[in-house]
Amino acid sequence: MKIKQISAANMSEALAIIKSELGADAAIISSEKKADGTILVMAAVDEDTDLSFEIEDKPEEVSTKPIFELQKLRECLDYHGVLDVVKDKILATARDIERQFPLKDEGEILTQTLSKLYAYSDILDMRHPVKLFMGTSGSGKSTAIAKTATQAKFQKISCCIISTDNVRAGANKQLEAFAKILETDFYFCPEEKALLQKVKEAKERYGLVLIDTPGINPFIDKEVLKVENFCRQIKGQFILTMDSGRNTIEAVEIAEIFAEIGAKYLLPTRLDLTRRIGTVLSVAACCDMSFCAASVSSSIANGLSAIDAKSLSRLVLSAA
Ligand SMILES: Nc1nc2c(ncn2[C@@H]2O[C@H](COP(=O)(O)OP(=O)(O)OP(=O)(O)O)[C@@H](O)[C@H]2O)c(=O)[nH]1
Ligand SMILES: [Mg+2]
Repeated sequence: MKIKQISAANMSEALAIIKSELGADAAIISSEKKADGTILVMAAVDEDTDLSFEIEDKPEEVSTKPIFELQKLRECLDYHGVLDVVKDKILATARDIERQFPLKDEGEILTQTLSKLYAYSDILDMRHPVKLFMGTSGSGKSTAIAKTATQAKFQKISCCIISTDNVRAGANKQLEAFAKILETDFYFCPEEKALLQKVKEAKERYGLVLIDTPGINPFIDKEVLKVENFCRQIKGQFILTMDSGRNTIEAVEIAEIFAEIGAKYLLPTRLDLTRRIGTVLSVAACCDMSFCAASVSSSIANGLSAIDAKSLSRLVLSAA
């Protein structure tokens, strides 16, 4: 409040001064006639302090939506042992999606996140009629091939298996036996240079050509070269089979070596034997690999399982 004392010859002069100095809203608080005939007037006016809230003055709205979902997702990713760099990427993307669609639940947000960050395809994607499986020894190559051949049979897709595995004689016998049961033609082609011709002939006869390669130790250059030489012969879909239960850092290092020789698709195996999928998520993200299927049992008859953002999201959140 602004208060002013005014001395004037008379009341009308005082009112004029008050109006000009304090404005029309000023109110007279007191007046007194002095001995000399002049008057002393006290007037006051409220200063322009508008205490009402305009829209823009309102304090920023604080969301009352609990932020526990993101924290919960972080805890789930920690449980699964996802590498930090991948975990940060998933959380940042989930946060962005949550901002865009604040009403969605965490399952939907994670599904959208994983569909943005990873690519998915079908094992019987016929844009790739030639599929070569590679991986470390015992990673599930032959089992995945037998399962793919089973699915092809159900879909009435003509299919053959070519084994290049001259390392383990027993392994070929086993795959050949599966092929026989499935009534799928089986060829053995241990010579790198012969593979191109073999695949060319097979493509003319079959809708699908599945190639098995020897299981290798990726830390031994000579062994990597063996599979690399087969890869160089042909064009096709190069699939890495990876045991989902492997140590994550080791698995990423191994996958990087296979990626260098052409693996672009990841087929996680033994998912039935692990509760944590940090290895699977980390390998695909670090090595830029697409998911093409997953193996969740040793039984050939069960076939491979399709893998997509929704199923991955469910597996991640099952840790909660
Ligand atoms: N529980 C389970 N066992 C699996 C799965 N996939 C493969 N196996 C088993 O793992 C073992 C190795 O599988 P293979 O398919 O022979 O592996 P590979 O990569 O061909 O092995 P090599 O040819 O020796 O390099 C076998 O006993 C399979 O039955 C799976 O998804 N779940
Ligand atoms: Mg094998």
